[in-house]
Amino acid sequence: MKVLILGGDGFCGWPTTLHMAARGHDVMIIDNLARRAADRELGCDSLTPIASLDHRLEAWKAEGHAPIAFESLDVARDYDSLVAVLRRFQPDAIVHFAEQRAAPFSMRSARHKRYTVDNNVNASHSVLCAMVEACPDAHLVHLGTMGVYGYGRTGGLEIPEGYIDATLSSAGETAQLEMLYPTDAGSIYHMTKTLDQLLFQFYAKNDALKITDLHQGIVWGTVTAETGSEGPFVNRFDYDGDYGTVLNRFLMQAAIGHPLTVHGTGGQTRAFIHIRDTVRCVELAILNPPARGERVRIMNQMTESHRIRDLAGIVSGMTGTPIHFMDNPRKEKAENDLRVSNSGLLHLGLKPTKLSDGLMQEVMDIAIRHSNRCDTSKIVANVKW
Ligand code: NAD
Ligand code: USQ
Repeated sequence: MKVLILGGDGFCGWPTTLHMAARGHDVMIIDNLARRAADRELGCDSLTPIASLDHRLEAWKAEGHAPIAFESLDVARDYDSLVAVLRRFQPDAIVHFAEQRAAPFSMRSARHKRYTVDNNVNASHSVLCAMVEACPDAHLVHLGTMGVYGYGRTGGLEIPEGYIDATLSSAGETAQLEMLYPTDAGSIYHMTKTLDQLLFQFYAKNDALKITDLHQGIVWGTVTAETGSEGPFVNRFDYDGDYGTVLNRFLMQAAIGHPLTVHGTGGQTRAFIHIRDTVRCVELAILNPPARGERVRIMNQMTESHRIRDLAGIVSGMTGTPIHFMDNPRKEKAENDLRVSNSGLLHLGLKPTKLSDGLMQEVMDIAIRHSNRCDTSKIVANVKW
């Protein structure tokens, strides 16, 4: 298949690119390297030394693989170039990772809020619009987030995969309706994913585009079969207060002996998935497109739920690192339960990679190897909302 990866230089996009290329697909990347620019703005860097995208792609070709093409363009702004690439490449599938994905970064200032909305919503809308013009039979696979649902605000009710049966009542009359699960975003970043959902719903209905939206939990780990843990294909490892995600942060903090930074009581429960399962889930979604005219296919891309203080307890138990309960910089529920359906991807064949000492050790080993690259002043989250 011809697979176009938007955001193919990023944390999820790069391993997905290699995963699909290694399986014989004809893969092209579009990226504007905005993520690397955000690192420069924040004065931090991936803990792992990641090669430039050009170097990554040269090294891939040098190993005897079919070349992976790269177009440098801004999906949110360079509309005509995007249409031209789609017309030329004629992808079977477009995987859309190309959004600003850090909640704290999105809440830094008015500028960051506006950038995140402009970038994410325009990127998604431009792709949809360009598909109608250039490749209406292609399948769009978008990475959404579990954060569109909020995290378990309906008591013990399991969060379904996108849609919910609702009973509406008005003036004493009732009606049944299947609708998108009501959204409850906790940051401007998460908000953009709820707006994406509405765009997808419209374009599936109006233009019969084939769209899959994968509501992904927090990704942990950094290594897949293709990236390895060092060398030119090594994946990025974010540890800073904006882009670092919680479990990788705890493992990296333990590796350098920094107290584990639990926000508030740590009673927040979140969904998780290992990066090895991310790439597999995206492949499964690509291989199983909905038909034209079908509603947007929504699947929850997660394999397990954990309470943050329990994760800190596991990492502390493994390493003896103390836990620091700090004032929560975020506006979020102090405690929540979370039950999530993930039957869609399990049904397609996903074999979940669960939290294990071995996989956590793998992350810590990488962090230890590159601990000299860590700027400890960037660890504690400093964006408050
Ligand atoms: P990332 O920031 O590492 O990668 C995103 C990539 O998209 C970067 O390479 C960036 O340069 C590129 N990009 C951003 N805006 C662009 C634009 N306008 N034009 C072209 N390229 C652009 O993020 P990630 O962790 O790989 O996440 C990928 C997607 O998965 C995001 O949409 C994110 O919301 C979603 N997701 C990530 C996680 C996670 O834990 N990392 C969890 C759930 C969902
Ligand atoms: N947290 C801590 N200590 C830390 C970092 C985070 O206690 O050092 C807490 C946060 O307060 C929050 C939870 O851990 O309650 C998760 O935070 P996070 O930064 O790991 O994840 P989040 O901001 O939700 O965002 C990440 C990705 C985002 C993706 C989302 C999936 O950056 O792209 O959409 O996970 S989900 O959380 O399921 O919505």
